[in-house]
Amino acid sequence: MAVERTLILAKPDAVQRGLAGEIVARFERRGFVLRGARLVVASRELGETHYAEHREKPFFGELVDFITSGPTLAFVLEGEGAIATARRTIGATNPANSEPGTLRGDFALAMPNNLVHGSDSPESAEREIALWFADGLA
Ligand code: IDP
Ligand code: MG
Repeated sequence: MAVERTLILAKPDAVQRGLAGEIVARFERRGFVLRGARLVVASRELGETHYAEHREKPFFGELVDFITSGPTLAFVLEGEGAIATARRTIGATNPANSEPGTLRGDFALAMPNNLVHGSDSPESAEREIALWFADGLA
C-alpha cells in the first residue's frame, strides 16, 4: 500500500471540549506522522468550500454554521494507506453508529458536531490539504 497524506480536522467541538490533543495523540500512537498543523477559525467561504459536496443537503447551513463556530485544528497525517485507515480510526459519520474505540464512538453523540473530519479519497485529500494549507506544509 502507498504512503499517503490526508487532511484531518479536529472540529470546533473538539477544540472547545479540550479534546484536540487527545485526537492528535490517538493518530500519532497509531503510527501516523504529523506533517503540518494549524489552528484556524474557518471563514464562511472556507467552510462552504470544504463542504461543497453537501451544498444541496438540508443540513448544509447548520454544518457551515458549526464548522465556522470556533477554532478548528487542521492537520495533515502521513502514513501507509493514511486516507482510509484514518477514517477507520475516526469511525462512522453518525456517532450513533460509531464503534467504541473509534474517536467518534468514544467522544461524540450527534451530528453535525461529530468531532473529527478525515479526507475520503486521494482527490479529496489533495483538494483539502491545498484548501487548509494554502501556504504549504511545514
Ligand atoms: P464524513 O465526515 O464522515 O465524511 P459526510 O457524509 O461527508 O461524513 O458529512 C460531512 C459532515 O456533515 C459530517 O461529518 C457531519 O458533521 C455532517 N453531517 C452529515 N450528515 C448530517 C446530518 O444528517 N445532519 C447534520 N449534520 C450532518
Ligand atoms: Mg465526508
